[in-house]
Amino acid sequence: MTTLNPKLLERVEDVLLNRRPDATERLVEYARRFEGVKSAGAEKETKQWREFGVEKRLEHSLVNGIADFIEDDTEEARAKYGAPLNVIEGPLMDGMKVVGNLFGDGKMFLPQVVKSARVMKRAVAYLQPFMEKEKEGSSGVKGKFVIATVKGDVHDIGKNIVSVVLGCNNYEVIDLGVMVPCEKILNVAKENRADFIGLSGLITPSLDEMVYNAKEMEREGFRIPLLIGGATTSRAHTAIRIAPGYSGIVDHIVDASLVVGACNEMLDPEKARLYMEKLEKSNSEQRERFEKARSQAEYASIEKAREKAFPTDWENIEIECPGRLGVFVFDNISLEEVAGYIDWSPFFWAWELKGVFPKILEHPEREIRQKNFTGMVRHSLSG
Ligand code: B12
Repeated sequence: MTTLNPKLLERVEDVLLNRRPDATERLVEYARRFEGVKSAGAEKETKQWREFGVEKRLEHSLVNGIADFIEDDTEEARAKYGAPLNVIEGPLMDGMKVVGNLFGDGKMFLPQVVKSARVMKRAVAYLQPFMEKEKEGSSGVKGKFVIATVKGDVHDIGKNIVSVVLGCNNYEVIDLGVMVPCEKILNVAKENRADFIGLSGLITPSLDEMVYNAKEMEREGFRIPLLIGGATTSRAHTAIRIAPGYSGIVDHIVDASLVVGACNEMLDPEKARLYMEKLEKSNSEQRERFEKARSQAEYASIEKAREKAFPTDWENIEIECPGRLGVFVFDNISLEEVAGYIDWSPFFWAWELKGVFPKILEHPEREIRQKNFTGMVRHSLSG
């Protein structure tokens, strides 16, 4: 410990022992001093990533929390993608998905994700005036939209984008920020006679908080549409868990580009009826599918399950000791042979293809065939 630079030690301890609220900021700030101390190899690598295509450069900046080129690259993407929102929904969101996956896999840590979030916010801030410009020429407030990230959740990048997009399309947005308790959202919506309430949430507990918000809206006699969004939310959860609690419209909006279209339709009395019918049909289909899957599942009683408990008799059981202890490499077994023993199901789930291996290969609606799959596995093993 004594060999550590005392300033660095203090900052690391501040983080580990949670000694001050700005501990992370100070450590990240301090770490920046070492950014200039690069080897020749690192310098070369810096140059190399600047030669990638604009999408890869944006991803690199987001993943590594590099803000130096973010405006230039965002501008280049804006020229390429046309509308500023396409840059957000396209390469920027893709980059944040990579960040999320690395974080989920434990390959990135929270202070790094904070830096990524800052870079993302800078990119969105750069694009904001261009989105506002698209508004010029049109006038009149179409409707009032109260938006918030629900109680317990701090994620606000997506919510802010939705607010900007709505604002640029003549909606008056009342943005209540993050970690907002239900009571506050409903009070503000009432006081301002809002036309919509929008809830954002990105962590699993937010889903329950949204269910609670919907039930409270019902209890308080609301009738305005409730829109649900954020990476952890889904059409299925909204239909199965949130919508049944509230008799008004409850819709899941998958990204910011769809919010204005949805709101416009809901405000138009003729279109609203059709919208509601379509939504109700899709929601009830989701519920039926869920109920069907649930009713087909066979559940055993707790007594039956206990009867099937694994019988052990530690007193008398003889446990064989391995012949040799340690780690051994078996290099005389081919990877192709090993591949035959792998359960590939999670591989398909990662691609959001539901089913179990090997049955999934014969699924009539999925264009995966045994031959293609084996070829693919062989190819990846040889690579
Ligand atoms: C950036 C980020 C952070 C930043 C947030 C900074 C900020 N100011 O927002 C920081 C570092 C603070 C953070 C903290 C945490 N995070 Co985080 N975070 C992320 C990350 C990488 C990106 C989120 C993001 O901004 N995406 C980009 C935006 C634009 O997308 P979006 O929010 O989905 O929004 C779009 C749509 O969904 C929609 N939309 C969004 N909201 C709304 C609302 C309405 C009304 C409508 C209509 C539409 C709509 O429009 C947007 C634009 O199209 C995600 C991974 C991911 N793939 O999402 C993890 C992720 C959400 N975080 C996660 C976790 C676990 C956490 C922490 C708990 C970590 C921890 N151990 O402390 C904390 C949460 C603390 C808390 N109480 O909330 C998990 C959640 C897992 C889960 N299911 O619960 C994720 C999925 C990462 C992972 N793979 O594990 N995080």
